[in-house]
Amino acid sequence: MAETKQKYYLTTPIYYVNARPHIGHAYTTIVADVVARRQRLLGNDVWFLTGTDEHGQKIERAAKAAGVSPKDFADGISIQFRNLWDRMGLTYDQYIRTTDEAHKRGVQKLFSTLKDNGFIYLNAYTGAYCVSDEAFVDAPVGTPCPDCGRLLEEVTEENYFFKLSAFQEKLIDLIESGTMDVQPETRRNEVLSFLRGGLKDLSISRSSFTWGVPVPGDPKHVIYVWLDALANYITALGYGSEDETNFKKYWPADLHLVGKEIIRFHCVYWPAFLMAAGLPLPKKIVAHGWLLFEESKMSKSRGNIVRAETILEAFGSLKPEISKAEQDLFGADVLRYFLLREIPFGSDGSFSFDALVTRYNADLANGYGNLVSRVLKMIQVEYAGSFSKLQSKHIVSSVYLEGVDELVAYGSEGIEKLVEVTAKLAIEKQLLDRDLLTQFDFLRYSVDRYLSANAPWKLDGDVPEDEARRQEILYTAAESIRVVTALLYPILPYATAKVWAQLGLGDIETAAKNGELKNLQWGGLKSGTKLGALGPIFPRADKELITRMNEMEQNNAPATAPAEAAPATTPAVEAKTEPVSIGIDDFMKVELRVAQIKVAERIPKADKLLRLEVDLGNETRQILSGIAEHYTPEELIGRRIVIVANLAPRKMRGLESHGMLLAASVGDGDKPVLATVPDDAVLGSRVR
Ligand code: ME8
Ligand code: MG
Repeated sequence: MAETKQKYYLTTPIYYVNARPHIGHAYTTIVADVVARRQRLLGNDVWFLTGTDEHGQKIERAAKAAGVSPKDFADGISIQFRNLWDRMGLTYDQYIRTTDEAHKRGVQKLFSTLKDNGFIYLNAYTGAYCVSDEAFVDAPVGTPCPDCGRLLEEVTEENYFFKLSAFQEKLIDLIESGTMDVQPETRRNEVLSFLRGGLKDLSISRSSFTWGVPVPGDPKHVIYVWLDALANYITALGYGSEDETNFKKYWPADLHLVGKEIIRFHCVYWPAFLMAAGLPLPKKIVAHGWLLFEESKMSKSRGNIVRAETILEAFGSLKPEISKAEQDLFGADVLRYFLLREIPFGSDGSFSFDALVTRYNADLANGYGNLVSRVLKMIQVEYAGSFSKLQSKHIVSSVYLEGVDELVAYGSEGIEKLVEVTAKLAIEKQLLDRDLLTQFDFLRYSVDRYLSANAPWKLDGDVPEDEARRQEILYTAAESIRVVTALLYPILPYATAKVWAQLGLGDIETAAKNGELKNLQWGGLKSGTKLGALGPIFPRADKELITRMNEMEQNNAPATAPAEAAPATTPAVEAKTEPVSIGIDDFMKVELRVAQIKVAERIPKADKLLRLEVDLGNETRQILSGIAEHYTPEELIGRRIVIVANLAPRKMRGLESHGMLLAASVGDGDKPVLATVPDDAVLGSRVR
């Protein structure tokens, strides 16, 4: 009788194509990949979906700014995401794009079903809309969006509405009862309190722009981009097409993995749409926290991003002997390990190149890598790499373990027990828990201590008693390495494959498929095993790599976000560059002009930035300036200042900044002091 495998369907958000990927997107996709690999190890039939979200006003505008059609723009960015996932060896089973024809048909089918079932009606609506979040917001037009701080725009349209209000009680029940499991707890409570606050019907069409899926039968409307996007989770499986085999097989999703800022869309709107269509609900929605960089959320619009490519290239360069493709996979392992080990899953975590290199050296180069190379080298030298004499001589007894010293005192048995405990934990915790990687590290450290306490290199192979001990010690260490390697495989798929081969166990992917990496039992290194070719796995990284990665990011800065890249502060205040001489011609290219500050106000959630409107005589400009910690808006209004007038416009916090204020940096804190001009200086006149 054929064994029926359990299906496991997991998804990442589909990423907007308004700008290229950064390690925030990589984080979610990596976590999904770890879960997918783990599920495959368990023998389950996994379907892992990722892709890109390509419709909506935000994309339409980004394309316009770049001077290309929305489709061309989307094509260019979507492929960048996909290529990056491929370079990193991420094992998605399907890559969906919302511009795929099959997806569009599926979205229309969902819309029609919602309408047929009586959950959609037409109504006129005027409201404040946040283009960046693609959502109507309950706040006055012209004020900053409470979620992201960008200015709200007024939208008056005849729109189709979805009867979201009908689902409030049902959703509360589903989430409270755990029928639809929302994790972690903090996010679950957040969703519940949002639901208890009451639900308004939701506008689900737009008619002021065209870049989207047309409403069936009323093509002057396009379907709301979030309905379009969320539907990807079912259209990818063939919902609404002739072939619904995958839909029948894999839906409902076992896991939607998302970042915490889109939990409402996934835990409120999405299940409501599904219920209205009479479809089953996802079993579990898990939200992780944000990667922070320089203290704020890494995001395309802030421009404070780190690209995964930089990490792949920098760490790949530590291994010049392998191919470019393998270097990428190695770099991807380093990033995977760092993100899972450093950030407590569910919380926000800061990223820095310094922390990345430190963690790599401590845990991988000096830790795991060094242990592997020391132990295998001894086996190579003393036993010609053969395990024929090295065999497990005992069975685990239930020793009580506490600290490393006790473990070491128990010798082989202690280590063996620890291996068993770790293996159990790995299965329970699904490898997403930082504590688990701490546990691996503890195990690795314990084996190190065990080795130094027992010093097998001091034992004399000619003395039978010493020889017996040495065999046991080396076997215990090697077998611990085997188990740790099997457990780490979903996190470090490239590096563990190398260790596996060095242990003489062959291809780790084959072992994974054969179920050899699941119920790990002590004694897997059999007497016929012979070590493979040895070689370094994790070369040490020196501090210079940090500088290199910083430089690589700086050199790449302009390309990060074609539509809205911008540093968060005014360069005059923060830049410290080497002096360079320029000619008068170069200087004259910089257009310095007298301007008067007419409007000055704070920007919510941006502690450093002020929004200014300045008068240049024949023109008024908006300039954002990072001086909010040093000037109050009141003391600025009316001042005559000098601005760089011909600086290209750029966006900060979604607002355009056109020009820059001149300021001197004073004192240790580099306090900016504005360059001012007398009150009779003519507005707009040039300063040279
Ligand atoms: O929201 N830290 O797309 P998006 C951690 N298209 N994760 C981050 C991150 C950060 N700093 N930045 C991004 C959208 N992410 C919609 C989704 S789904 C039907 C539609 C990850 O391009 C995280 O998973 O803004 C977050 O939820 C997602 O990228 C948002 O990507
Ligand atoms: Mg976003």
